[in-house]
Amino acid sequence: MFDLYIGNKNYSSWSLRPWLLMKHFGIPFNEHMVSVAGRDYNAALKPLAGNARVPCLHEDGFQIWESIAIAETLAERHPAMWPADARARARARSISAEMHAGFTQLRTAMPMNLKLKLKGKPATPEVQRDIDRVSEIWIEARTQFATADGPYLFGAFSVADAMYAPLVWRLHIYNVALPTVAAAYRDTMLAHPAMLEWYAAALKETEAHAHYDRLADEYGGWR
Ligand SMILES: N[C@@H](CCC(=O)N[C@@H](CS)C(=O)NCC(=O)O)C(=O)O
Repeated sequence: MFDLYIGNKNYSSWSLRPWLLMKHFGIPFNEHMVSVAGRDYNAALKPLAGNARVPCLHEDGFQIWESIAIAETLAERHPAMWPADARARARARSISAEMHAGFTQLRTAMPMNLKLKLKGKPATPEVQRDIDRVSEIWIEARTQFATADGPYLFGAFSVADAMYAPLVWRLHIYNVALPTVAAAYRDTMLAHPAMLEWYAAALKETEAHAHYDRLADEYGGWR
């Protein structure tokens, strides 16, 4: 049996990835929520995860941490989590790895905080470069690789969609303008039933971190 340890749904962008993947593919798991606050190190999480971070998946007590490693482990048993075509699969892996390792400027400037829906502001050149790269990735997947099997990056929902899901929220929260194809993909993801389920739960959470909430003023207030 799987136990998935995740952070607060309002703030924990990394936790969303395996949660969404498991929900989409109907994999049963017990969910355990722990409090996270953007700490560099949280000793309280050490017994739950080797890297002292969430998400961490336990299979009968055996720990699997790092969202991309959790996704790969699940995909071994559910090959449909990656695209069937070899080139599409390779590209899905490239962009998932790129997401896991990158977009630092965007992630720092626009932390996930699902309770916000802000007017937004012009991005710095560094952040805009990340935004443009995300758009490029989404547009290429949708126009060159997506099959008719669905509206997601490669057609049917895959690990790549789960990996980019927190960015979907960030771009939405901070009202970032996107090219038409990228905006359509963002809206598809925002309407995914499991994304809506996560969002509804996040809105009910009471834990608040001023560090994230202060951004409301920086980004022009609520829209
Ligand atoms: N690269 C890791 C990142 C995990 C991570 O940074 N998790 C944050 C929450 S989103 C955490 O556990 N922070 C500890 C804390 O804030 O207490 C992954 O992909 O799982």
